Amino acid sequence: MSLQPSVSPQVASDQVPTSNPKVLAFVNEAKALFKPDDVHWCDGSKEEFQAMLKLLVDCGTAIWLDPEKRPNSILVRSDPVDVARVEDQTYICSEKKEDAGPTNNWFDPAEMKVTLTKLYDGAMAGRTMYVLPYSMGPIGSPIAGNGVMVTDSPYAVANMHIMTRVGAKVWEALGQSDGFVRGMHTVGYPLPTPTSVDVPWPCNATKYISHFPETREIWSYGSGYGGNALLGKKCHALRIASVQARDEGWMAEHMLILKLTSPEGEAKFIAAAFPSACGKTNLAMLVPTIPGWKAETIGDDICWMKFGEDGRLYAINPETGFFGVAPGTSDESNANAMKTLSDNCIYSNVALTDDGDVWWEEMTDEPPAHAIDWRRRSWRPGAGRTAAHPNARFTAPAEQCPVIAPEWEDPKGVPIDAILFGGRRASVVPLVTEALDWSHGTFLGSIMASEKTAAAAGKIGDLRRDPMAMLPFCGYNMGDYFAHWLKMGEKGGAKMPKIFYVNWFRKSPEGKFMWPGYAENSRVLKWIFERCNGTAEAVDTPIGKLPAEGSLDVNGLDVAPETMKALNAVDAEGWKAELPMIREHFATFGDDLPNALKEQLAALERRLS
Ligand code: O2Y
Ligand code: MN
Repeated sequence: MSLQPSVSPQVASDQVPTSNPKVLAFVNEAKALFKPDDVHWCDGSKEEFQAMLKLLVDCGTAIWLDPEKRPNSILVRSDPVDVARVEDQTYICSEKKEDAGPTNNWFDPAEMKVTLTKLYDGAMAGRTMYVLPYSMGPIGSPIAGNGVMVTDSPYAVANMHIMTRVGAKVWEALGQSDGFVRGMHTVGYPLPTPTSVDVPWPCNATKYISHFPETREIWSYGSGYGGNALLGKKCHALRIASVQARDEGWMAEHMLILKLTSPEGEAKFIAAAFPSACGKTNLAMLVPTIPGWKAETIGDDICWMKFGEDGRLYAINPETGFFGVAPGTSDESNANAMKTLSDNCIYSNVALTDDGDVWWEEMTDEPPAHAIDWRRRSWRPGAGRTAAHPNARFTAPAEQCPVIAPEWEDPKGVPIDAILFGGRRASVVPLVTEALDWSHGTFLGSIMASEKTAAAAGKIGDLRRDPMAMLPFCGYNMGDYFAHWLKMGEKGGAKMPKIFYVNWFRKSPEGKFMWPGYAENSRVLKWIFERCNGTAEAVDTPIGKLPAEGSLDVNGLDVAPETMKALNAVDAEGWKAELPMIREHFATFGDDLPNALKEQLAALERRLS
């Protein structure tokens, strides 16, 4: 990677916009530790966003895209060693190891702080430390939460501008309160002397993404990319927030939120959890194929839910942007996402076309004849490597989405009618199953799994269990997390959303997808909508309630009746073969697994026999 000739230009400011003593103490301690050359208090303004984009371009981190094609948008290429979340270096540093549970990397909090304090000492030399006040959720919403983050990465600042609400209103909302998540982030690449040379993408081979759940702190070191650096997203809105939610009686979930409106004008709100890279952004923005039905987006990744005064669960999208996977996104797979990318976007690790536009695999039917790949090398089709990195991303403002729902910023949130769980399963799991009740739905979420796409059709392949799609994001013991779900169900009773398990990825014995997916998934959403109203028929089966014949709208759909039958059938032998694997999965949680889930497994076994 080529070296930059000079130290990065700085954006500095000595205006301190808050008198909150806890914030001032936090920032002063961070400054004493990191020893930056300057401190900049972010105001969240348009001018500040522009200054960050310009700074990234001036430093050689980014280039402007053609302003005719992609107005006010930049392309950033990261270091090849810093391209994704790093689960192996992600830690939950709870006081007690058992509170992190068997599925998280645990580290003693005091020891982690000793290790990181050494690495943090002087880590921002030659750089500016940005102080970023942000709100996850509409400011003032009873469901929202605040954070204050320090970082030396203008890339993180610019992305946080798009993904969260940054600025003076957060200081106002915070007042003198101590109620904020403290986040510290450095790329770990100090410039200690005036002659030190910077690189286009500073980072460090050593990486730590550490969470201190009891003190609501995040300490991140060494990576500038995605969820490792945009601390509001996975670190705050899921790992820390899941702990807050457990302690305070609400839910922080890895779910999209969409609004579905019937031809009669009735709206329902659906939240859906799918493992990473299973099409959440596509479902959040889908265009229904059934006449008269309308879908609108509230959020594509994270959902915070609290009980409203009427006893129902109300949800907000804590974010203001989409940090979406670029490869695979196209006018066919997600036309609304493509329209959202009109302007004001940050592209990370996609390819650059010769006319100054972006490109990634599957964006167009025909690839460009020539491009510059994400590693800044000349690229042509057939080069034997992809032009964009598989985890290449776009960061786009949610307000630019043509189907953003009018309620998406409603501070009181939207009442959730249905929760969907889904994974990528070539076999066994039907197209849609309605849970018998909340406890059974929690069971279905707890056994969620995805098969590798290469798994042989018709037999259970290499499964990764990812309960509620929260495996990499739950900030505490997953056994306790299941217990929290069950407790929420007891509290909400009959007012809780209905739970469904969906699978768009079933394959025939010949290895072909049986269900067309994408926009046709609206047919399943319609059935779910009607089940919530009690107007669609279902049949009781050993695994849950399945669509009764004729109840799923297949008008105009080119799927053979026998295929539809197979998609909605119970594969009793497949489920029986799966029982030992579920038992093995549950054994991971030992005594922390709630009895109610053990009973659900035993009941499934009984019903299947
Ligand atoms: O941090 C990254 O590189 C991407 S991870 C991510 C980003 C946006 C939405 N979801 C995810 C995920 O892994 O679930
Ligand atoms: Mn996600």
